[in-house]
Amino acid sequence: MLPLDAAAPAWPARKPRLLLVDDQPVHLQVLYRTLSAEHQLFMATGGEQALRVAHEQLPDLILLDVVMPGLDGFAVLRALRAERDTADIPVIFVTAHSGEDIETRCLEAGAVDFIPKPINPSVVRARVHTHLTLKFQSDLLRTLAFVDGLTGVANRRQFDERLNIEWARAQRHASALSLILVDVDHFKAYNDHYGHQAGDDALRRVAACLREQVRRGTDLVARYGGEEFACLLPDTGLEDAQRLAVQLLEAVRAMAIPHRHGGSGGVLTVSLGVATRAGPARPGWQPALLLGLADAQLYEAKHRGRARMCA
Ligand code: GH3
Ligand code: MG
Ligand code: MG
Ligand code: MG
Repeated sequence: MLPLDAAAPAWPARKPRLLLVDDQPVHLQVLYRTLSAEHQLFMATGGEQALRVAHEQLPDLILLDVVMPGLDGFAVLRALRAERDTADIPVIFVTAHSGEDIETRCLEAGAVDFIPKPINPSVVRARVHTHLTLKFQSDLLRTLAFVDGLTGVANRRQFDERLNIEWARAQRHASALSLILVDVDHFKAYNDHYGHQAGDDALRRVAACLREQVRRGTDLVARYGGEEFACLLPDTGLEDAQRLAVQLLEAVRAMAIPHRHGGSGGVLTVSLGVATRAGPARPGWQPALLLGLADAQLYEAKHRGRARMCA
């Protein structure tokens, strides 16, 4: 048996999750015996059930029978690709129909590989291992590219991308889009007095606090720069954004992180700038406008003495 390289950095600590789909129980049994020791397995005996389980369990990899009554493998793959949560799950086709033709069709349909029946256990294990490694590597790359390493919230790249998308959407639908910029007060002094590591810890706690308060699935919390965060709030008008900003202000203060040199009651505080775009699109409007407006409000909050929100 192949040694699973679970120690490789891209592999998660948990068992990989596989969905096995075949209308014939005898084939499922063979796959189960082949893979159950090293994987967490989910099973489906038809296309509809496969889609349901895929959405519920979001497996790392799917082994999919081609010929099934009802939805066949090709239809299942198309349906998986059409939905956002399942679009990137790699699929290996498993089928008794052999020949170049069917193999080509499977790969052209978007499967990552093709395994012929009857099932050869060591071939199945080797290919599953290869495609799981690729999947976990691509997950890791995506995380490194889009998530801030210190705080775990979205990084600047993800923020810029989402701002452009949400801005275009808001212009198209004449909907509201709000932005809150959050800057930690007197943070240089915090580092100077408590040390850089304590500073890093404080940034992690502020990020977690923002994430806890900003709860809607479409909202985004990002680390915008060193000690500055941005909350992007689609379909949110100025009043709601202001209310949320006050909530953030209070939640950070309530953590009561000692900051004896911060000048705000001995605890770490933030200043916030809020801006909203609303109404029909206007020519020449750019996402930078929203950033500029929020930044001007943040500057105002600092100017007026920090530990406050301006909009
Ligand atoms: P203000 O209230 O005007 O915002 O003052 P400030 O001291 O927070 O602002 P300033 O821009 O002068 O300093 C920001 C500080 O944030 C300086 C920098 O060392 C610190 N900082 C930026 N990124 C990090 C980080 O990743 N970790 C730590 N520990 N500190 C950071
Ligand atoms: Mg079948
Ligand atoms: Mg700053
Ligand atoms: Mg600051």
